Amino acid sequence: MMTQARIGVTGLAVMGANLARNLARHGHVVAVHNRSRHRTKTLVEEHGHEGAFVPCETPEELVAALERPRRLLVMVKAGAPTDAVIEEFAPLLEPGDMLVDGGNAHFADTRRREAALRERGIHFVGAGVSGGEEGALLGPSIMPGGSAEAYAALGPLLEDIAAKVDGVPCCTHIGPDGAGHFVKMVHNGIEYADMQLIAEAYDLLRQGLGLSPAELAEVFAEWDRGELSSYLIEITAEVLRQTDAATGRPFVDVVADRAEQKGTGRWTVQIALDLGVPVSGIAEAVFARAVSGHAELRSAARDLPGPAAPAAGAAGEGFAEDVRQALHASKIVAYAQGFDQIRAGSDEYGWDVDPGALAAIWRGGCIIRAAFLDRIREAYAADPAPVSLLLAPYFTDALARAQGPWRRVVARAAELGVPAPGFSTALAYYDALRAERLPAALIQGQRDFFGAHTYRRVDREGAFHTLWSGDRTETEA
Ligand code: NBP
Repeated sequence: MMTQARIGVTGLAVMGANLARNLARHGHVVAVHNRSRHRTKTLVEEHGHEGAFVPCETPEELVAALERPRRLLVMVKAGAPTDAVIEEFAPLLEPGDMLVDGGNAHFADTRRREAALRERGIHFVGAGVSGGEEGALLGPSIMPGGSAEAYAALGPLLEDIAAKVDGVPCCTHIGPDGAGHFVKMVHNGIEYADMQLIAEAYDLLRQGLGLSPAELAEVFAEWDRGELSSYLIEITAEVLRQTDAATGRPFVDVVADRAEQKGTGRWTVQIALDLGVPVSGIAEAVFARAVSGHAELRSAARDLPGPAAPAAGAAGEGFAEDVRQALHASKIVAYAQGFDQIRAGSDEYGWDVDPGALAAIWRGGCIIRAAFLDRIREAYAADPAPVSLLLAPYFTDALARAQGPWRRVVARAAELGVPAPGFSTALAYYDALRAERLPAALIQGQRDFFGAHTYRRVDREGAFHTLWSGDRTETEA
């Protein structure tokens, strides 16, 4: 009689193999399967001693190896391969079984798949997994969606293998159907914004102060000991410290300056546009990667006029501290916008996502893990929760302290001719929210002029139209 495994994993590339090892290392019997058999064989040969694996050659064998109700984790390439695997396994499963997609699926696909499998009585759980390959092995941050019933059966296993912060697992039930993949998508969007802001800080310090990458590594390492303490700041110092073995030059100077992307940042912005949520920090980060990739355009535009290259140290004393504060303030804006998008998605789809619980599970395991997330968790614990994170006392205070530095850095970047779209858009968003009057009134006038789109007045209810091509009197629409 074959051992009954607590969970099965199909798809044993880097993520699936490491999650399977993580489960086995936590004492769970794991049935493992991959389309190409060599991956299953390699996993068991190289890591079989780490725990109890049940290698399976076929989907039928895998399904037969699982205790009931079955828990099956799918870790294959997102998109068509995920649908192919679901089609392969669903007919072999029974009502009450759980199919978990831990890949980077688009949440709309997850909603479609969940609805289709629900018809067949199968629980489909779209689970966001963050932390890359190391996280998968040592403790990722896990964001499972799907039914509460499925979470009751799966949660303890997932919480077991998730990262822990202060003893709290970085895994919680996010909400029904596509909620898990939605928040994972926004997590990645925030990650794009955070990385862009850090890159701008580096660029400003390098060009404005003439510091070398090795010197900048020390600056970031120092920042990592304060309020900016985070995984991304920590690895920034590591990357800047790295020297290229072949040339002896700083690593960052031998890497082509074209940032690539797999698409979750772009999805975040596309969905934000649909929901009407201004995530300008994430959008600028996605566009900045796009600009970096336009080699032909950049090469043709190289001689466009601009300020002379700054002399070393031109930005003056105190600039590094200004940049640190501007980075902190801009980061607060980017995260506030991301959390706004999560609330909008939750409202749109009826998910009831708890933003404080989400901030708590992002404190460990994932790429955006940071001391900062504890402050976000605390902010959302307030009753009532703040309308925007910018209005939570801790963040309002930080933004108040950063006013001078933030504005000086954005102005200095413009003077030096150093692109800082992330810093600039964050400040513009902040000022737009503060403004007593926005120029949107003029835009309404223009719209009414050319398209009779009507406008509202500040002093009376109703919609109005001015007869622009007539006698310019106002009519009530
Ligand atoms: P990949 O995204 O590179 O996918 C490779 C796996 O998909 C292999 O096991 C492959 O089987 C399987 N596969 C494909 Br491709 N088409 C298939 C099909 N039609 N039927 C069955 N299996 C098929 O692997 P990964 O980098 O480990 O990522 C897995 C998932 O986790 C992805 O959705 C990814 O977006 C997500 N994710 C990745 C990271 C990361 O840091 N890499 C982080 C978080 C989430 P084969 O061996 O037979 O070709």
